[in-house]
Amino acid sequence: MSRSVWPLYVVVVLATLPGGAWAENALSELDANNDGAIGRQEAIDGQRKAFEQIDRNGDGVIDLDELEASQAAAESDEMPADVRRARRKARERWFDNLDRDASGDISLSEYQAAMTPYFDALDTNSDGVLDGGELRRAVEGDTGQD
Ligand SMILES: [Ca+2]
Ligand SMILES: [Ca+2]
Ligand SMILES: [Ca+2]
Repeated sequence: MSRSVWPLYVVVVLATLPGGAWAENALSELDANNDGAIGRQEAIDGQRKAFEQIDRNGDGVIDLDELEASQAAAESDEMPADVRRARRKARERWFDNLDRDASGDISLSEYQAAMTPYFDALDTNSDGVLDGGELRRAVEGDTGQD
């Protein structure tokens, strides 16, 4: 079951992307220079884009409602209620972790500060870029860590 639930940070990093063959989508969306991998700057740019899309009212911060709305499309109606509840709880935990100054919303700098370590975690061979294999392993919940 853990293999079917995407790590939340991956979902959020790639919140702008549709489901399905998302690893390939992620590459084509974020891989600005078309070298088949996502570099650090491309990831940062992608984070900003994702942030701006989640921030629907454009006030420069993400509140919990906006986070919930951004994830609704990623959850199918067939998903069991207990799984949806668990995912919602995970999002709330994630939200609290990101909101470092406990202001009740997430600023772009809070968002990016939280995402940067994930890039390093996903970059399992530490070459500074995320290739398709690393993205796929991330989705499968197998980063070789924890
Ligand atoms: Ca907002
Ligand atoms: Ca905050
Ligand atoms: Ca890599």
